[in-house]
Amino acid sequence: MKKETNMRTFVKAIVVIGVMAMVAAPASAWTITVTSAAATATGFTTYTFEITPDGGKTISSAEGDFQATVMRQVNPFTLASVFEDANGAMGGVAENPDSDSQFEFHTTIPDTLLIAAQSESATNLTAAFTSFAVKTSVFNLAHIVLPSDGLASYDILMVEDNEEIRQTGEFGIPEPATMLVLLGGGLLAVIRRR
Ligand SMILES: [Ca+2]
Repeated sequence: MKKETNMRTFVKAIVVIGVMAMVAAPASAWTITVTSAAATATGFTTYTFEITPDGGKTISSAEGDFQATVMRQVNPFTLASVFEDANGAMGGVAENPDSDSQFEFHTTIPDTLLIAAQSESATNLTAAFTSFAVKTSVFNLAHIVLPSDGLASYDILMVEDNEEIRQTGEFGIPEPATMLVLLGGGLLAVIRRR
C-alpha cells in the first residue's frame, strides 16, 4: 500500500509541473497561474486561476470556459453560483464557497458587471463579462472544483489594452493509468526501479 501511495504522490508532482508548463504564456501577454488545494468538500480539489496582466497593461474584459467530466457545483436553495452572489447562503447548506466552481467576481459589488453569457452545470462553468474596474495587477479569475483525480480544460480570453488574447490548456490530475500513457517509457522505467 505504501508503494502505491508514494507512486500517486509522485504522479501528482509530475502533473503539477506539467500544468505549470502548459500555462506558460507568450512573453507579451497576461499569464495564468493555477494553484491547487484540497477543497473543504472531501475528495475534491480546488483549482484557482490567477491572472497577471502584462506589465503596464490593463485588462478590461474577461471570458472563461471551463469543461470537465465532473465539476462540483453548490447551488444553495437553488441559487445560481456562476459568480460569488450566493456565497453568503452556502453556510446555510453546510457548504463552503471553496467547494463550488465559480468566477471570483460578484455581479454587483463593487462593480455592476455587464454579463454577455453565463452558465454552470455538473460539467462546465462559463461566463463572459466586463464593466469591472480595469485590472492592472494580479487577480483571481475563477476557481474550479474537481474530483481529486479529475481532469479538465480551460479556454480563457482577456481583453488586454483593447487586444483580445486567448489561452487554452488542461488542468487537474489524470488517473495514474492515463498518466502512464501520457508519460510513456520514462515513468515506466521509474516504476520498474521501485
Ligand atoms: Ca457554481
